[in-house]
Amino acid sequence: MNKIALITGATSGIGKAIAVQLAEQNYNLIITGRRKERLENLVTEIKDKFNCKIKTLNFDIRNKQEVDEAIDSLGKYWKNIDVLVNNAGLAAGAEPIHDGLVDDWERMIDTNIKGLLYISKKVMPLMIERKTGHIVNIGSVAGKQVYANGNVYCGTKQAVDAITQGMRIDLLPYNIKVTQIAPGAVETEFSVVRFHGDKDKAKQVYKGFEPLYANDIAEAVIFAVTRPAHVNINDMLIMPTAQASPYYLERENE
Ligand code: NDP
Ligand code: 8X3
Repeated sequence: MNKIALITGATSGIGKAIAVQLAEQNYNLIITGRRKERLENLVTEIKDKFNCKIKTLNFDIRNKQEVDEAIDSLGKYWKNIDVLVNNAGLAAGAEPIHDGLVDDWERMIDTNIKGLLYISKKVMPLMIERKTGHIVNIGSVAGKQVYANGNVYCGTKQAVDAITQGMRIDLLPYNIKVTQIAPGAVETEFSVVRFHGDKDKAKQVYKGFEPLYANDIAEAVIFAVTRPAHVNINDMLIMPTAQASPYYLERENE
């Protein structure tokens, strides 16, 4: 029987690429996000290429009631989730901490930490009951190293790093694998969101070097979820070749 994967934040970037690559691997998919039309377009795009079942769940991951209702709405078949990819997330703003906007801080904390916890809280019991499952958390290099003006975003991704380790320990008796994939710079809508819609500013982030693409990260997820039953990939830190750390980036025109 085909496995089932639930991917949060599948309307764009890394989550969308993961959904497409998992479909290619014969997974049936539950794809989630706030932008309903994009979810529907992705269903068409995937069904054109692959023969898989797809369920869309349209909710804001910051809203616990919406998350609970979405998972509760799944029928018996779709509750057999084998892989949960906690990908939905964002950075909002890049200012020194004393100039940061409280609204930005709350969006990041509510999405990257609390949202990840809300959906995991609903899915983990389903995996525990079946004594099988794999949770893949999309962290970041920002969860490993703090950089100037990254303050609260780095804090949320360090939390993802810690929560991933905690999940791995506590879920050990239930045969549930837990993996963190931590990327460096990936060109998606991430920087447009971070700079509140300023596309020109976002473009500058990836200027003069070849960044990672969403598909590079999706390939890492595929590698992690296709290991044999006795193998767990704990953590992968993946950078563009031109980037050694948040501080060492080789740009062509510098
Ligand atoms: P995108 O902005 O392209 O995609 C973000 C996804 O998250 C969208 O599908 C969006 O869906 C979803 N999302 C955001 N807020 C919410 C919300 N409140 N409720 C539900 N879904 C939400 O960025 P990326 O693909 O780059 O980001 C994916 C993950 O990768 C994030 O966790 C990010 O922190 C992480 N990451 C990104 C890196 C990069 O350089 N791009 C590097 C390291 C980590 P919608 O808006 O439709 O709700
Ligand atoms: C995204 C990568 O370097 O902008 O998490 O924090 S970075």
